[in-house]
Amino acid sequence: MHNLIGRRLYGIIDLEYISDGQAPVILQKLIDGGIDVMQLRGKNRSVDELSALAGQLLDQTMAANIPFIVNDHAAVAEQVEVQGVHVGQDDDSVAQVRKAVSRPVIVGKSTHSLSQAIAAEREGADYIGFGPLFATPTKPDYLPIGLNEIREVHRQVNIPIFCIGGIKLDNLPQVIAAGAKGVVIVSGLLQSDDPAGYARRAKHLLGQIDDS
Ligand code: TZP
Ligand code: MG
Repeated sequence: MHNLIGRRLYGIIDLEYISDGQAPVILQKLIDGGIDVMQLRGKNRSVDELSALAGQLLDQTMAANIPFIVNDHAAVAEQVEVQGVHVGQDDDSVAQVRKAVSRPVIVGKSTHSLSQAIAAEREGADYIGFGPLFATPTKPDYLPIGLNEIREVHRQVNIPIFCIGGIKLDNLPQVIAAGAKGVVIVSGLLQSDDPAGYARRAKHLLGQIDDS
């Protein structure tokens, strides 16, 4: 099974931003730009719709050796051999996901505070999202948590942490300076005229992180 250690740039094919038809093309651009992890997120889509698209995209991520994670639905991972499932605070628990999928998968969890991050590690998550750092139209109902707890969450949590929420190339240096080791970028990548170049520039900045 993949683990996410050392992977720094996490992208999401969010079907609020792009169509199913655009997904393979944009995914390939993100792969060409060096994306390290990919997720499929389609908030208003059925399990069958998501499974069909995930099955199509999986060939590309497998060829690139990139873990492919589906948002919200363990049932998709039962239909398609994706590498992981990502759940939020109000979704299935990590244990429920592991029980629902009949093979080992990566399970990630969204967290919005230091205490939720600590709880997610205790619950057995393989990685966490931590945010939203900044206000973002991709997740409009959440209060931004800012940058202040990034260093502390890295001190207290020992699974990979991907900071998320309103991260763009122009604030990425600030996010890295605050202690981030990995990030999720959604709209920044998907709305770029040049997703490969955008990913490449983000990877370049993330490559300067000192892990010591
Ligand atoms: N969870 C916390 S913020 C967020 C999610 C899914 C959205 C991140 O998207 P963007 O467009 O990079 O702000
Ligand atoms: Mg969810």
